Amino acid sequence: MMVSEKHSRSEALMALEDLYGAHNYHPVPVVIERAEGALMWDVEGRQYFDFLSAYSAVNQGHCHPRIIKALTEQASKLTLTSRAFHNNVLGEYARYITEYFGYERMLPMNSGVEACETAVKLARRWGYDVKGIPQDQARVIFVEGNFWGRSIAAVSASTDPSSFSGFGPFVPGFELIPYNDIPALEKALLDPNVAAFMCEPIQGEAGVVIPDDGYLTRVRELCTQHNVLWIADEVQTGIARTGKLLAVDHENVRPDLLVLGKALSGGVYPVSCVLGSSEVLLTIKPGEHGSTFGGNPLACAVAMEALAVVKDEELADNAERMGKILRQRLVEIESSRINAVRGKGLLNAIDIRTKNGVSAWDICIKLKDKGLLAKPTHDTIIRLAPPLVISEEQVHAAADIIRDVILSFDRA
Ligand code: IF1
Repeated sequence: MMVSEKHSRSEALMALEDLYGAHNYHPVPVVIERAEGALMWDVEGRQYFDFLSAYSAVNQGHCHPRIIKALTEQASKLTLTSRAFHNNVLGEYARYITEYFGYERMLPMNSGVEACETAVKLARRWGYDVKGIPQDQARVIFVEGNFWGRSIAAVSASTDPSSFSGFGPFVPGFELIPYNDIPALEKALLDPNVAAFMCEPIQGEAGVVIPDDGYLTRVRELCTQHNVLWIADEVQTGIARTGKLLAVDHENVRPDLLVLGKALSGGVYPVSCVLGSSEVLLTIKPGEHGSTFGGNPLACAVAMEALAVVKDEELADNAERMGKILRQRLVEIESSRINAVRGKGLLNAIDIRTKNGVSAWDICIKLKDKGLLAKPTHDTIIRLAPPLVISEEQVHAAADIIRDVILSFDRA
């Protein structure tokens, strides 16, 4: 493609997206061409620390050699049969992932929202067939600030107008209660038609909202007490992101349905799934649910290697250690612009006080110019979530950039 001398290749490529693509995103103005580990390079060859990890999909680091090898080897043999026929990888993968997380069965899907929808469908079906809820009366409880994708069902559960406005009418049977509010959950569970309660163990999109210690333990107790399925959406918090294999592991509790996505493939391919008991997962009978690509051999091969890498490279421990160092460096930044620093493992956020017209977006643009890529969630929160392979030296170098950028605005 011809690039005029007055425009860089980045600008020309951004212009193409703008001209021919839908405008459903507002990206940071950078065009990435290559990435490895915690680093990315743009088309002009500039290097960046990746502090978003594709929203926690590349926990294992960009283009991890073992995962790429699994991808290319499988891709050269068999990519897709559909579930009309068996393939030689799904059975191995189903055994591997159920033993890995300690569940009886799994249902493979592709994107996170498909897996979350699958969990809601399973909960409704279990509600009717096992719990005995009258047909079409099942209720599923969600929490304010939830984010589980962009489908009509997902936005039907949303409390964020930028997610649901203009997409009604919405799916019925969904109820919302405040997050981190046990009395509200106790009250909602009094309804005998409640099939499930779904929440993220830490809310990602809401701005890394961490519930009180003991919240998840009480959720587990109350759902058990009221014969309600607890669905944990670990699409973003799972796969070692918060310093444990799963965020629910911080309280040693186990959801009835576990939803995984994103880093389940190391960011190499869309892979998601729901894990649960035979009692729940076998309520859906042959031909009642599925997807063209769900459980395809390429996804299964990639996911097995991506999970093996997490354990072999002890990524949860590294996330725990590097997260502590990063948060310590952030709290040491002496700037009234920083309202709060919070996080668990390498899922962190700084809450920015907009001062003299400088927004979180302005800070992210300057971070980009200094070699670190992050993006605000909502207006004042900058999520800081690098790949879990990041080294201590890289964390300090990145923290230096964050510190220098924030202080530069204070001096301005
Ligand atoms: C976008 C947000 C993050 C998720 C949780 C399910 C899903 C997601 C906890 C659905 C997806 C993505 C979606 C992507 C950006 C990103 C995101 F900013 F949108 F909210 F991470 F926080 N559960 N989150 O975070 O998974 O269908 O996308 O595979 O829509 O812009 P998906």
